[in-house]
Amino acid sequence: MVKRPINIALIGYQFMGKAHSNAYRQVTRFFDLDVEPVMKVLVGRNEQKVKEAAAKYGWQEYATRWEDVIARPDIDLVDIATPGNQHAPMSIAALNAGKNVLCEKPLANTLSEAREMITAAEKSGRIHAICHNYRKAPAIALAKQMIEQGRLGQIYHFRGTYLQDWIVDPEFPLVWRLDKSVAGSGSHGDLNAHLIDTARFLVGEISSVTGMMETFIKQRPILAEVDDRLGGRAGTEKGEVTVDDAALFLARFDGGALGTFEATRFALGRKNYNRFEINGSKGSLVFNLERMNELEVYLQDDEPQIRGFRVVQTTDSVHPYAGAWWPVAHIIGYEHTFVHLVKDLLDAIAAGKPASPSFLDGYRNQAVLDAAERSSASGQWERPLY
Ligand code: SOE
Repeated sequence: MVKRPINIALIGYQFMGKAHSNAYRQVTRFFDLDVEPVMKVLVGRNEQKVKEAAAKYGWQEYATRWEDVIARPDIDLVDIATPGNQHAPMSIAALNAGKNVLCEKPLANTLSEAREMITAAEKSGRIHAICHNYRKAPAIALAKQMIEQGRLGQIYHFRGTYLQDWIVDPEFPLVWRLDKSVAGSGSHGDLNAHLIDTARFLVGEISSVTGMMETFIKQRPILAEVDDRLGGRAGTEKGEVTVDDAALFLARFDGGALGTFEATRFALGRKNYNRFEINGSKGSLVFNLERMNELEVYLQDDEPQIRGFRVVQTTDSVHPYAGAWWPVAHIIGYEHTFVHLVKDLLDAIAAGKPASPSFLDGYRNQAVLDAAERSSASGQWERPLY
């Protein structure tokens, strides 16, 4: 049977562009879909670089003007893998042009932009999704199933930390992620946004927060030349760091649970330590991205003599997404979460049903980010302005 083609335009070819390209390339090789994703056009401003990236990642065409690509009638899905300052204009234009949209996280750089985006998304009637890929790790998807089955009972605590150490060196240059006008915020929007998504997914909505943010290194060498990782070569002049290096907050959930959130790029030795612990009346769960195939599970109903945390390898065919990959315990990695995300998005497009996570998740996430930022300035508890 010939499947309906879904022609994709991807904007951005660096870190996230590479991850999304890989996901579209792999998805039909491991999952059976009802539609056929077509890697139509890769978009970027630098013609030589976007041309090379398109050839390397397997795109049929390349283009340098996103406005022209969004206007093309043959494009069905626009995927935005750019820094945050481009998310609102690109998403809104794509939705208004009747395209389905996938946007990188955080949804926007400000809550008012996010509000315009959710309004455009709802008005469009198209499928919209945000790239909170960690929900799609089998261990986190299993945690969701267990919580929905009531196996943890009433949830009391969400304890989230997202720790990295890649900018501890004061000579690390001023990359775009350290520029508020481009990135919106620092560790807060980059890392807390992931924790907030996980917390909302597993525990529920957040009703109030109190937080603090700090920039430890206030000036850094300007960037002389960008690399294809997260950094680049430092120049000699210095410039201002305009985002937070660390952002911490406490939260109350609608359901009564208490949450702690800690995001920092200054935790030496912690590379991509996206860890959470959830404690409920009947058990606890622990996840750590650095050991992402495992879910630690503690169940109070276990026999007392052998009660304790067990480590579940979430790689069996009974685990979410895992059956599509390898025999049990032949582990998967970071890039697979993006494959799962685009699989779910393409299924949603095929069925004409809402995607998850959607722009609404992105918007609610942004409201929590915004409340924590306001609280850091006011020193008060603040409510997300949903
Ligand atoms: C860099 O801080 C980064 O790559 C983030 O941008 C991602 O969203 C996160 O998944 C890992 O760290």
